[in-house]
Amino acid sequence: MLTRRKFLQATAYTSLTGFISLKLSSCLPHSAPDKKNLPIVISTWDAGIEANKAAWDVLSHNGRALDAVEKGVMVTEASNSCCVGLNGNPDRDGIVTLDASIMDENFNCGGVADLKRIKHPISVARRVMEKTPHVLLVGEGAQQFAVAEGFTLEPEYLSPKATQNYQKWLKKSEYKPVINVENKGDTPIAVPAKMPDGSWNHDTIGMIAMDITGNLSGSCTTSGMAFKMHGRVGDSPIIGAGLYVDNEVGGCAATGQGEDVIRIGGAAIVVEFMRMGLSPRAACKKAIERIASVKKEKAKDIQVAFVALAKDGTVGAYALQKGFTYAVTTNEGAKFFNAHYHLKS
Ligand code: SD4
Repeated sequence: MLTRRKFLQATAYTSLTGFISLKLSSCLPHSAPDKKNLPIVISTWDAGIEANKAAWDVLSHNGRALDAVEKGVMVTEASNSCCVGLNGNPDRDGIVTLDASIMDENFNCGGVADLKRIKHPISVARRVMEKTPHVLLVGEGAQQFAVAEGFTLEPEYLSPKATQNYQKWLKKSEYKPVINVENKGDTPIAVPAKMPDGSWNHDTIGMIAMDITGNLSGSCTTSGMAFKMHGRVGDSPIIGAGLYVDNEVGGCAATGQGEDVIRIGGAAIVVEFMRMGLSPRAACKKAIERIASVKKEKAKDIQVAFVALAKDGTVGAYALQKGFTYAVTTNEGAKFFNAHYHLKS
């Protein structure tokens, strides 16, 4: 039986452990980064290496993390990519629609979804953040805003590669999400692989950077899931799902099946796990485990991955399936990794 004394002891213990874990959680991720390890940038997939170069150009000249994450992913948006920017794969009606979001060190954030015929959705997302009282603009309204802001309305277009992919898809017209696998190797350090035509074989790009002053920002941009339903929006433009930054704790970007990232509030939950004291990789792993437990046997049919950067300057990533790659650039140079993953078959 729980006597009054035992009860008091138990509650004292609980409040003590509560106090300790509260103290731990409120000081661990808040520890300032060692200045000599700054700046730093992490991004998703093989194309991250090249995107990081543009981000590094900003960061290494004492630029702001926000400018770095915009400039960085613009490289991918302008590239001959299957899955980012206007060269990306279309939806099932043959139309390319783009999603993007950006977030700075002060919880300012902006996004665009279902945006057509604009080359740099990330820059429109930044304008939404800086010039409107809103966080997310979609479809026609997003395009009108972009044009009013001076962005060029590009011609309706499907790249040769996207046309080829679409024609192939039309034969069966199956609505079946494809698992993204870029490098099947299991080695801790891999080499990014270019396609035979010289383009990067990659997917959505998500990027988190910390500048020399210790401020964090993040960006995420994509043409979304190939052959999606017209009007479908994924996680990438949704703050808290595809991207989240809390300048006191860290930042996270997601890639993979957007529906399942949205379902668990992916990027925000990774940041919350870091706030509780987990390392970036452990935080990403915990979020992936949550998706795996939600999806049960269907987890094997999808891919989801997170990259994260904590306030102390540590980075990490974790994927549901084998094959997720990410790039990290620091004062020591650019490094490329195969992420650890959950489903070991
Ligand atoms: C989406 N998360 O639209 C994006 C797609 C992606 O790797 O990241 N694919 O759901």
